Amino acid sequence: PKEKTPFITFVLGGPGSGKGTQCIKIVETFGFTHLSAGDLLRREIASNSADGAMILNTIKEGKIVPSQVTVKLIQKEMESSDNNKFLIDGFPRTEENRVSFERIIGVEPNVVLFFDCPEEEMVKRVLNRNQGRVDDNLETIKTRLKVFEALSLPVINYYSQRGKLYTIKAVGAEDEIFEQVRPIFTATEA
Ligand code: UP5
Ligand code: MG
Repeated sequence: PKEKTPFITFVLGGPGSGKGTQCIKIVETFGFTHLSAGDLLRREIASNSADGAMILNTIKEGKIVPSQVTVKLIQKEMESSDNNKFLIDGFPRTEENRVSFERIIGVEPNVVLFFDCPEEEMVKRVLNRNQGRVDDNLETIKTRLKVFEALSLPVINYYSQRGKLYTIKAVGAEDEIFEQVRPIFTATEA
């Protein structure tokens, strides 16, 4: 059991917007624990867990895994960590994800980052990545972009209305993008 309430940052943005890349820099500079929801789900597939086949099919189609599955994976990681600063990358992707996290974990994020990137740039990056991800093909990317617009943008708007959203222009060099991110955490650290 943790004595301190966690400091939670949600890291949102479309496929290939640079969430994972920038999370590595935030971890190095500000000491967060990085929890990529996509990585946790891919780990479930690799470990042949009971939900593995369902998760694989969902990711292949570019659709969203049931909230309960994803939130449980995030919860397990948070509970087993000694850190109380978490970067939750690629989650929540739907209003249902958001509500489910609030209900199960019982806290709201302190900061929400939105990596705002043009679609053509995201498509280019994902197709160039070449790391064998089952969802990095043009057909799945089209669905990922549609799902992002229809289901994830409402979550981003929700946090904008709550005054928690920091929008980052996610084009240009990685280091230049991080210089937009840095002041957000310098300001909230005190
Ligand atoms: N790159 C990065 N920054 C760059 C820059 N400034 N200039 C040029 N290139 C840049 O970057 C993508 C690529 O671009 C890399 O090759 C990088 O070097 C380069 P990355 O940092 O990996 O971007 P990221 O936003 O993390 O892209 P990713 O593809 O991981 O985003 P997705 O949101 O699509 O993937 P995720 O792993 O989060 O989810 C995958 C699937 O899992 C979802 O589609 C969904 O099916 C499922 N899922 C759920 O169902 N629920 C969840 O809660 C989470 C995932
Ligand atoms: Mg990623």
